Amino acid sequence: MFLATAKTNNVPLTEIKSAAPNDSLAPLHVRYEQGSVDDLLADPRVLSVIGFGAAAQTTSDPRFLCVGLEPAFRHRYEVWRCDGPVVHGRHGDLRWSSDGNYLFFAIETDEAEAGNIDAAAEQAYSAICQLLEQHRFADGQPGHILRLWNYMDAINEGDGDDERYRHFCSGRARGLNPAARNGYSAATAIGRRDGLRVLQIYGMAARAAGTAVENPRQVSAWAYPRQYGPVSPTFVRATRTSADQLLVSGTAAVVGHQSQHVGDTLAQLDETLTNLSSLLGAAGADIASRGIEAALIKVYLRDPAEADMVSGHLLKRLPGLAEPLILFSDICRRDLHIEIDGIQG
Ligand code: 3EB
Repeated sequence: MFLATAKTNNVPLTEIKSAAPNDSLAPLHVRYEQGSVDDLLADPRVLSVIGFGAAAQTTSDPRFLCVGLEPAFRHRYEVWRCDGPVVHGRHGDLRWSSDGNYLFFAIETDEAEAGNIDAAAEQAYSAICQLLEQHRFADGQPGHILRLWNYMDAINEGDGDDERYRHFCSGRARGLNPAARNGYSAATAIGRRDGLRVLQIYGMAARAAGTAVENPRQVSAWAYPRQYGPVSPTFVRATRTSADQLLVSGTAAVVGHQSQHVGDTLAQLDETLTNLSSLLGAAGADIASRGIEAALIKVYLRDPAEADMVSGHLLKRLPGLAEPLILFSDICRRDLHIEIDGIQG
C-alpha cells in the first residue's frame, strides 16, 4: 500500500492504493485505552483517537478529536486501529485518515458561523459527502459510509418541532442526501452539556460497502411517524461490514416507535439489552451467537448518580463484557435515560 499523492491541504485529496484490493476488508480494532495521546498516535496503525471530557489531552493531529462528554470513573481514549499504515490530512474543515481500506473523518462546525444548528448539520454533511466524492480508493470509487457519530450541545433545548435535535435531523437529511444513494448508515446522536454550540461529527467509511441491519422490534428510524419531528432521523440500526463486524447505532428502550419504562433507568437498560439481542439476531447467526458480550460498548447515561447502579447491572447481566465507557449525556428524546452503542466482532 502506498500513497499516490500527498496533498494534505484541500483538493485534490490523496489517492490511496491498496496492494491487494479485494471485496472484503480486514477488521477494525477498537479499544478503550489510557496513556498519552502522542504515544497512541505514534502507532502507524492508529486511524483515530477520541478523547472525552476535561481530562482528555489535546493535539492538532487530524486523527484526534475530543468530545465534550464526561466519562464515569476514569478517562480512557477510544482508539481505532487498522492493519495500517495510516496516512492522514485535512480537507477544508474536515480531518481524515486512511489505510487504503477504511477512511476515518471528523468535522466540527460552529453553529453561529453556519447560522443555526440546522444549517450547521447541512453544511457538515455536505462537506462529508464532498470528501467521500474526492477521496477515491484504489478502484477509483468513493467510499461507503459505515458509521456516523453526532455530538451537539443542549440536544433537548426547544419545544416540539423546535427542539434542537429535530433541527439537527432536518439539516442532516438535506446535507446527507447525495451520499444516501447507498442507503443510510448506523449512527449515534447525543447531547453534550459543555455549552459549546459546535456540532461534532465523526465517522468511518470503507472501500467495501456494508449491509444495513434493522431491528424487528423497532420501527426503522427513517420511518418514524410525524410525532417525532418533521424530518425522520436518517440512520439504520446497524451496519454489518464486509469484515463481518457489526457497527451498532445508538440503541435505547424504544419498542415499535415508542419509549418504554419512562422514569426507570434499569428497566430501560434491560429493554435496551433486549433490543440489542434482537438486532444481533437480525444481523446473522454468527453475530447472534457471539452475543453482546463480544461487543465493546459505550453507555450514554443522563444521571451521573446512576453510574454505579448501571455498571453493576451490566456486570451482572453480561459478566464477560469488556468494561464499557459510560458517558454522562443527554439523549435525543427527553424520556430516554440511557442509550448504548458499540461494535461487535
Ligand atoms: C432511537 O432509537 C433513539 O438521530 O442519529 C439513536 C441513534 C437515536 C441515532 C440519530 C437517534 C440517532 O430513535 C435515538
